[in-house]
Amino acid sequence: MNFNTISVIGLGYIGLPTAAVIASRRKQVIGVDINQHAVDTINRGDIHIVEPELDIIVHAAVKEGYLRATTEPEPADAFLIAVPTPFKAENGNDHVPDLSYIEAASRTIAPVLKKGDLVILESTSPVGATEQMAAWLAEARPDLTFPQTHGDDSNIRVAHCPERVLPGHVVRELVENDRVIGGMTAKCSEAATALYKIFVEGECITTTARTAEMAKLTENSFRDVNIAFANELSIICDKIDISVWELIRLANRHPRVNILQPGPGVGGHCIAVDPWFIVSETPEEARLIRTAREVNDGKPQWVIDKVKEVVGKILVESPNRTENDITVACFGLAFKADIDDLRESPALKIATIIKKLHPGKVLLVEPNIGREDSDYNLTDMYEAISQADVVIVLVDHKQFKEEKTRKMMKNVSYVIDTRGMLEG
Ligand code: SAJ
Repeated sequence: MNFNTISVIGLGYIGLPTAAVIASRRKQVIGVDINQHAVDTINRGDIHIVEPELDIIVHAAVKEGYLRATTEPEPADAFLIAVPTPFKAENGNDHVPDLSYIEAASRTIAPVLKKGDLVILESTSPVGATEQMAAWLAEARPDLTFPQTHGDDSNIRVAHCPERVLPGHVVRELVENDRVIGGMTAKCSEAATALYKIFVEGECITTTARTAEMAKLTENSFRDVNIAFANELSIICDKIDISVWELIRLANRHPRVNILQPGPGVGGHCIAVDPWFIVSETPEEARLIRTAREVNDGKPQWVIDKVKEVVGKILVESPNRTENDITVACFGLAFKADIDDLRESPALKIATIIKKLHPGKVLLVEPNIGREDSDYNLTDMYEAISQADVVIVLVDHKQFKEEKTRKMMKNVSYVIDTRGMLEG
């Protein structure tokens, strides 16, 4: 199959790197996003998100004329949809997936579809979302045929190929990772494989759209369950006065044990979200997956309780001080190290609650977000350390791991190290 022009819908953490990597293979790529600021930034050759190496490839792709961004969809030979799949707001704690972004993206590209086009859903989705997307496309374009009614003879090919790249390593993983290709029919898988072969060096493995959807949810649930195990261990160890970091290091010496790292909770819009897509579909059966979510979601409150405990201790030690005199510094707001992404961030949640609860000074440090363009009134990290009575390490950013910072932190009276960063 020939893909001369490829359109990527949604230029966020997945869509933009994907568009840029395809463009780096000298294919014409049209990026579409509703965010005018993102579109303008990309067309200048700049990026609006933090991801290592991305700036260089976007800059090159735009300057060489292979990548262009727009707010209006244009005809192309293949469309990759990489838009968010959050929860429905009105369902509160039911965690029901909200497919409205996928629906909006489908309806926007429908008018420009032509015979022979390929539509790929990359967004992490509940099982059945790809079939639903194909139904929306068919409804909008009754003049074209789709795989759900015409099988391998359809005019339009549809597949689900979930993105599986790790934020912070996206550019490398996009190329190196194996790719699960879930076509609605065998021909759909074939077309999608041909597209990914343009830039994927890993293996492209074909399956059905539903299995591909479930595979993605399974991968993230697997990680969530394993992190929940580590988080539960950290709470147990704290209670019985054992270093969880040493414990895990020792247990991991066993050839078949590989425990992940505890932290302040699980964030990001993938691992903290995707397992719920399984739970919401099969609530009776997904008991372990639900419990893991609850353990991880409960960890921020545990950290907040630790902070209260430490503040209480300081007041006992220094009876002439009040809570107002105690300065707490929160190190890191992003959901994990070396990125600027605040989505579902447990660090941000903890920092926000502490800011509300603690009557004294609360300093927020996030080196990956510009102090001038942030709503969070950020403080320089050295300044925060020198003022703080209590430092809470919420994210193990590389800046915090530098020798100078670690040394300074070790001189602070109380450090709550949720990442084990100062261990050893
Ligand atoms: N975390 C821990 N302990 C660990 C590992 C992670 O507390 O040992 C926390 C992180 O701090 C973070 C959260 O878990 O808050 C998630 O981070 P992550 O690095 O595990 O994963 P994500 O969300 O950045 O990316 C995941 C990846 N999935 C898997 O590794 C199975 C990635 O490959 C997916 O493409 C991505 O989700 C996605 O988009 O779904």
